[in-house]
Amino acid sequence: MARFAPPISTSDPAHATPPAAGSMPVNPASHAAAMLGDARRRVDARLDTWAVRLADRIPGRNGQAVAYALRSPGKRVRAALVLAAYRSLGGTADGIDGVAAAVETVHAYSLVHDDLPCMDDDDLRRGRATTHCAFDVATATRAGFLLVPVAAEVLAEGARELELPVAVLGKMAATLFEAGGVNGMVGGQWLDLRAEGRHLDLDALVEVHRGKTGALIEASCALGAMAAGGSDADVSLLRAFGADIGLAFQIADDVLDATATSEALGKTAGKDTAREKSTYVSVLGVKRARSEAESLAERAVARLRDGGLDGSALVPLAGYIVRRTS
Ligand code: GRG
Repeated sequence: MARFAPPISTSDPAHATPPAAGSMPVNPASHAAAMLGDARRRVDARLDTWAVRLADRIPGRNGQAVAYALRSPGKRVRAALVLAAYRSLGGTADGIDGVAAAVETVHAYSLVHDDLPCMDDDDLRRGRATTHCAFDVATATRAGFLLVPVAAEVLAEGARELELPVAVLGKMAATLFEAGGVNGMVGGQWLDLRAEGRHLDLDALVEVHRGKTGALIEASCALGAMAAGGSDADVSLLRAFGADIGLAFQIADDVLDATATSEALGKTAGKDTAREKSTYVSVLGVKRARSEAESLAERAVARLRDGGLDGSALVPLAGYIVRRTS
């Protein structure tokens, strides 16, 4: 695999590795925006193909609700991380879009269920009505569950296009669904729900955040590495990078919930206070929470540098994750 020194800073354009002429802008913030735009175009096209297939396969409102959830316009940060991790190890094939779309499918299911009245009870998501408001609670619950096996199909389709050995697909499926399970996203969400109205200390908060949000982001980076045929050491390195920026992502989310508007976020702001949740902001305050997220992003970037991995795509995304405004 091609390796070269990654840029050192997540924000200083002077330290960014210049992209090839005519490809990406040099400024890290615009580089990240361009990568997210590219991920959105590619992965949205794939999710749309699946939405059409599923609306055809699943009769009536259940199929329509699945399509509605898949077409919901997210930022596609997890998809961009899959693509960036893949490229960091020299991957170039388009089949990686299927791997990225599989992660976004798991994420889409989690948002549908997170918004249900029995969980976060929200009516706004990605600037639109949540799935249970656009349809009804029973339909949205079914649509969320239907998306889980769909994610496995989307992943398998991407792996076939990439001509990955079945053993690699097996490891990738285990990585994705373990991250979505009791030791990852579901477990973190469970702890988060249990903690409402109670004070958590920082260690407990880290456990919630790493599971609820961090696990899928960590898996995104590991999956990109696996798809590129990375060694165990490469996969571990990108997994550790993903774990740091995954935690940083949720800290930034806590800060945005406390400081941004619902209009900017496309979801209801101020929910954490309203639901009496312990967050990095309630425990540390906005300033220290921001600085903790920055430190995690810096540690993530240092891991790439120390491992001699190409950080030209990943480093700007790490910067974006902690400085984003939505
Ligand atoms: C059965 C307990 C139990 C859980 C089911 C619902 C669920 C599984 C998990 C919820 C996990 C969750 C919603 C975590 C929050 C993650 C998060 C910060 C989402 C927002 O991500 P962005 O900002 O959103 O990337 P977009 O809309 O851009 O994709």
